[in-house]
Amino acid sequence: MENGQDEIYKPSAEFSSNAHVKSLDDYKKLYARSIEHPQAFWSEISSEFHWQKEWDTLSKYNYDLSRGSISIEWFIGGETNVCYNALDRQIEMGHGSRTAFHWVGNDEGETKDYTFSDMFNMVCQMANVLKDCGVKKGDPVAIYLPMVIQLPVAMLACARIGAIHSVIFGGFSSESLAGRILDSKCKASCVLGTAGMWQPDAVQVIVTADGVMRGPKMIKLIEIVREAFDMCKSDGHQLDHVLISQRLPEDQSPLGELKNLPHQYKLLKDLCDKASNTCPVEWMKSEDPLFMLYTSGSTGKPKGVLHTTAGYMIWSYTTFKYTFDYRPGDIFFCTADCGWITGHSYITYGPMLNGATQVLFEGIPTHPTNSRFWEICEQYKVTQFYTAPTAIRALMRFGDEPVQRCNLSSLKVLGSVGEPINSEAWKWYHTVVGSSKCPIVDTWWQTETGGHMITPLPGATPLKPGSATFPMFGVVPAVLDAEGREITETECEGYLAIKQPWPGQMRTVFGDHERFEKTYFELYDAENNLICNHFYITGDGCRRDKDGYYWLTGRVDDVINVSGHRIGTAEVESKLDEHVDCTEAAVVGYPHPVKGEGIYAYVILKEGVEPCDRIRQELKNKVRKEIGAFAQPDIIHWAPGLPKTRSGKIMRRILRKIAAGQTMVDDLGDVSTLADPSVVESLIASKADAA
Ligand code: 6R9
Repeated sequence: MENGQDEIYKPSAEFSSNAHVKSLDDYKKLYARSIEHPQAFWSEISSEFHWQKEWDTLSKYNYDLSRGSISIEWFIGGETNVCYNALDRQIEMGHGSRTAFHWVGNDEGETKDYTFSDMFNMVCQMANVLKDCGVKKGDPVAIYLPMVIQLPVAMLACARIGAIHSVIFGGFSSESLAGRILDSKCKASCVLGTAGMWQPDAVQVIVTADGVMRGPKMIKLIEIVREAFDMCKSDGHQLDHVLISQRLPEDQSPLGELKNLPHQYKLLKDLCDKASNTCPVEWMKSEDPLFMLYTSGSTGKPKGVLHTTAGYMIWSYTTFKYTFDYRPGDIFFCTADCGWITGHSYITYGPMLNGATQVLFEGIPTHPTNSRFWEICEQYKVTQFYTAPTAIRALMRFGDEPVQRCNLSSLKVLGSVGEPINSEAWKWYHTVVGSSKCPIVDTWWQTETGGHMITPLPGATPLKPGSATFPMFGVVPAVLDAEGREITETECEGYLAIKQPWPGQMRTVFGDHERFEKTYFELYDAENNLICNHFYITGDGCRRDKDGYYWLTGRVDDVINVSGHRIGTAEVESKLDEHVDCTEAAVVGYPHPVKGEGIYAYVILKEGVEPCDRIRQELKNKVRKEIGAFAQPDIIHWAPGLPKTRSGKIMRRILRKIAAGQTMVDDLGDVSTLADPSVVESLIASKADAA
């Protein structure tokens, strides 16, 4: 990463002296305690929660596939409820009148504040509506909403009654939505059957909205839901209730146009208004499921990452508190959407469990002006701001003025998440946004990890731009070499793995435990030999420098990280393959100045089909429509052939290099195993027409 390695940025003495963790030594001591005395470490933290029944055993696990199935349990024997801890307990502690959310709409001036008591009332009402629909403990509930207050409310309502929420990002297509609904419905019996909770006749509910404005564009979500509804139906699955939150103004709402909606469609407000604003909580065992969240993998369909109750609660709470050095009175602003894990852990759960006041922003950073984020920071005196490198790079292009126009003196900590942050973006964020006084916490983690795994602590960690620095409490990383052996030297590079479970770790892939074990506990070499099966394999590569700092270098599997969103190449390829004119497609990532990685698709057309802009546009639109806008290929390259090994495997390494602009065959590495080496030259020659 551009010469960031050697520069060190220390937190100011003033910041450190007020921080939870005040020095690197303090961090090291706490970290050592978390590893050597986990019982004492986690007991202390867990005593800050309400337990209906205290846990008796901290954790039990099998992390070694050769000894049998992988299993991970934490806080065994305990019973609690996440919603209770996020709301009832906050109110008991006297925080009822504290603002939980400053909601800021897409258009300027559209704002509304909600206290913890307001949230409690709304959550109870929604929980009662869900119960009236027939939702019971253990039933999956789909949530497909924009960033309106009903989104965290619906999540917490599910948590309150023990329903498992599955939030589907509002940018996903009807097909992706239907696929996720169907997957959770058909697999529920496998996961929960043994727990005796899920019934085959469980109702299927989706909470959604009529639409939303994203910048100047109107997105009619309900039309997408309707398509998904029909897809599910033709697959033999009936959605029982579609609960619609009305977000668009009456005269623009598509609800009017959609005359004769089936009886399953109901306005959420009508139901909530009639519902009681108290609702008893369902006490959950520590390992009862809390939610699932679908994420792309290197092969096939997205998988439902399953998180459970107590471990996730304690992990999101602890990481939020320490990584952002949260103090009562702080105003936290995370720009992520609740449709992704960042919004789960650092909007709905971690901050609320800490009783924090937050900004919930519906819009985009460039509407109505490029100062929008900064205006919000100024208006609400935001103290911690958390965003993605792609947003920083996009905003950086407009220069310093849109930032400097605003008073950002309230900011204390800046956060980054989703992809590696290049040192140029890091420095701009640090100097221009943070006036060189705010530590930057570059947080490395994943949907699967539930919360931060490798991250600085702002008062303690000397920063190196581009490095996520050191492990969070309880996290034991290992760097593995090409043979799957742990590298013991400090300075090294390889696969990043984690050696033992931590509370917030995913427990299974919903309905497919074998896939969980194969994806996360098996590492193979280039010849397909199993080289490691007793660590959690992250799928990321990393470097550890001489000072022990971790530098994440990106995915080592076939997953592309576009603007911080994970997309499996196989998913995009399968959509392109379906096009009538396409014989075969191969998709790779390439360096993109704003998105981090862009999507580059090599497409072989059928015999006799001439490449043309119409087909190019059709291919791009197909992916956009069938997966979502963020998965649309940036570049389509009409390929005369694909570089394959004699056994027929596509050599993506070569495709990645050509996509990145390599034009010399000699620079492509070893091509001797190719079935037809001439294909490489013709690919390079045909690159000129890629667009
Ligand atoms: C939280 C989130 C996870 C993947 C992960 C890695 C990349 C996330 C990063 C980072 C470098 C960071 N990633 N944070 N890479 N530095 N600070 O993004 O979850 O959507 O599941 O993506 O994102 O490649 O494996 P998720």
